[in-house]
Amino acid sequence: MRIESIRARAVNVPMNRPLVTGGGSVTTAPLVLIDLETDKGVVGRSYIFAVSTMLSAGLVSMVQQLGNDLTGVDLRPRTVHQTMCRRLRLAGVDGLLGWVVAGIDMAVWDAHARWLEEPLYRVLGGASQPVAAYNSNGLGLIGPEKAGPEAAELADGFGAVKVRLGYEDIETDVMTVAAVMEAVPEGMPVMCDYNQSLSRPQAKMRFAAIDDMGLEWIEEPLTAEDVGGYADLRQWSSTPIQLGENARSPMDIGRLIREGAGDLLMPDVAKIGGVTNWLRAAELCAAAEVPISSHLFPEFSVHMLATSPTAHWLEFVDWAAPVIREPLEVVDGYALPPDRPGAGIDWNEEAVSRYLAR
Ligand code: SMN
Ligand code: MG
Repeated sequence: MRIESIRARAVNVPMNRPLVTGGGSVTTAPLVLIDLETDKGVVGRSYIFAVSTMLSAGLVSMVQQLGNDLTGVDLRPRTVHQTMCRRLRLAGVDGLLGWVVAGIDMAVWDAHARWLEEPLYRVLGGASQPVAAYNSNGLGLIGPEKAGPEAAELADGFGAVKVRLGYEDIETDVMTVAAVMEAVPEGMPVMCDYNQSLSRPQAKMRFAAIDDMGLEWIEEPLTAEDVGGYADLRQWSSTPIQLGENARSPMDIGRLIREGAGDLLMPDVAKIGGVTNWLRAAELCAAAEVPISSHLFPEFSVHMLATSPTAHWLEFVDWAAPVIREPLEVVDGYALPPDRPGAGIDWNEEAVSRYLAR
């Protein structure tokens, strides 16, 4: 089976709950939808989360250009990934170009699984395993008063919820965590995310205030690149430190493990370079016995986590759900990878045309 063409379209999908974090805001979900056509009539689908609408047009153009370059290439996921990386070596496969490679890699894996008429988790060698899911929709920096009611809504049907922190003052962080914990069912894990907003000294002061609150993890307190700072912070924090969503390659994950930068890791399938690279990172985590969670892209991540020996939590967001015909569901705190061939993504074309970015 060979790649015939690759098409990309940008959509701006309204979000149920806009997200304000300590590292920037997202008010609509700018997605780049990818359709990869093969000479056997099989179509592979994936999407890239463009984060900002100003990046959508550039990503669409890059996906189309790289797609043109792949016309006629034999569709074998690991080989296609290698081909893309080789052809782009001089440019360097990271940043936005890394997302482009990842988006195509995801569509290639989807097409491959559809061709085999198997769900993706099966092609990856896994079983139909429920994956614990936390609700990561909402709970941006909305303040402690609104956090309680919103957390109660978000907790419904989920195993945990995540709250963004990094308010002006430490007290507001503490009050917000307390309000969330008070509002969710007793004993439900609560994660928090600083989105890289603290300096090293600030992080030490914030940790002194929230370290004994019983959080499931504290995510990205420092700049993602500050590996040494993380290793140091981890020495005297009793709450597990989570990071890895900004890892640009499996080697980055290897480095975080080697340097002891985090207790938990959560690579992002787009930022790390696709399914191919996420699986490599998962193997490193398995070998080092580090729990691995996913970052965004729940539709693909659920398949990959179902096959990961140290699978921890699926991050659930519903941002792509409006343009997907059968969106991923979470029931009683768990997501089950769909049994349809591929990753399970087909477009709701009526919604796609409504949200098309022009
Ligand atoms: C996050 C990262 C990027 C976009 C939105 C939200 C956040 C998360 O760090 O982990 O959910
Ligand atoms: Mg995060």
